[in-house]
Amino acid sequence: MDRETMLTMLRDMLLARAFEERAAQEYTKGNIAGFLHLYPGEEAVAVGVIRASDPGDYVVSTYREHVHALVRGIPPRAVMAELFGRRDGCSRGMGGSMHLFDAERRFMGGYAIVGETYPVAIGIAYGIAMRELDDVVICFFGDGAVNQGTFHESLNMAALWRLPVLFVCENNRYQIGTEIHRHSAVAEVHKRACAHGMAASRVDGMDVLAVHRATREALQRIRSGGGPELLECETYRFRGHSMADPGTYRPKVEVQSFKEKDPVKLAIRETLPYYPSAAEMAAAGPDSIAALTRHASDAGHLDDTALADLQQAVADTVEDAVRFAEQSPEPTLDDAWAALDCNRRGEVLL
Ligand SMILES: Cc1ncc(C[n+]2csc(CCOP(=O)(O)OP(=O)(O)O)c2C)c(N)n1
Ligand SMILES: [Mg+2]
Repeated sequence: MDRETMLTMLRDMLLARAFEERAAQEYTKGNIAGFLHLYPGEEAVAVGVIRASDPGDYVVSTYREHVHALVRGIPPRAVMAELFGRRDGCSRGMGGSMHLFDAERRFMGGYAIVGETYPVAIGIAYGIAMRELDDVVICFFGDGAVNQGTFHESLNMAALWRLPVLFVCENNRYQIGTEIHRHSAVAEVHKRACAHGMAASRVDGMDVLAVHRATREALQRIRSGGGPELLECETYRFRGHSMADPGTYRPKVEVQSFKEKDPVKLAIRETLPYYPSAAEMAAAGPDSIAALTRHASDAGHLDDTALADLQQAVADTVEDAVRFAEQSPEPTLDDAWAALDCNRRGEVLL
């Protein structure tokens, strides 16, 4: 992986964590209303998948979608303002946390209904196939969404018509408080795709590099006409299901064991430079010392100062987004009418 992609993904993950933790604080202050589903712990999935996609690809996500929107390029200000229900939000303050949307960036929405993302995704993919375009639709869903009828209906149609869709399961092992083995007869989600003759694989969803690689390969196959695929990412959320859920149903030891695999910490470790010890250099033999030294400095992506700078930049971005959201006005009734009118005129999104 090239240095720039790796650093971009690290920045994405740091921003994602800082943004979501700040959203939690703003929620408790009363600045964000309704439900708020946060993403800490799962960052490697949205970041790895979306950074492996092309700007022309479409993204359809669930209600846990703030980070997907940020990685897709929706400005943090517009996402935070939407969470605050303000007019400068990406859905003009009328969607809120679960309904972020940006047609220009092909971010086709967060959806609050479990299992709603599949039919939306295959509808878009059908449009792409009819027009013989190269784009792919990335359809995110949770492990709890695989027992909805729409899952099998949509996978069947996608496979039958070889639609360009990458179905990405964010398997965080829980459907609110119900552990996967209590809600699914087949808990290995990727195995379900074989019922529709669809290629599927599973990846460590705490490892951003692995997610990125698996997605890139899958997208290449789909783009070259290989038909839809399913990618199961095994991940974990560190917080409760939503801000209304203290998450007490999960054993402490389970939460702790996943926190030790924190994807953000893993990503930082990946990018910190590794300098071989004198003994390792000596063991490499005299001819290799120069090569090894050069390799070590080439791979020295980041030192402690650069990392601190990156963290400060991210904190500043989040602070700026909150200030912006606070100052943005609330939407008016006229805004609501304008949005309705736009739908009546038959808005063309694709
Ligand atoms: C059709 C439908 N049924 C029930 C709900 C209530 N509900 C909201 S989130 C959720 C759990 C979904 O879990 P999962 O798909 O694993 O996603 P996660 O929250 O873990 O990201 C449920 C049952 C809903 N929103 N829609
Ligand atoms: Mg889940």
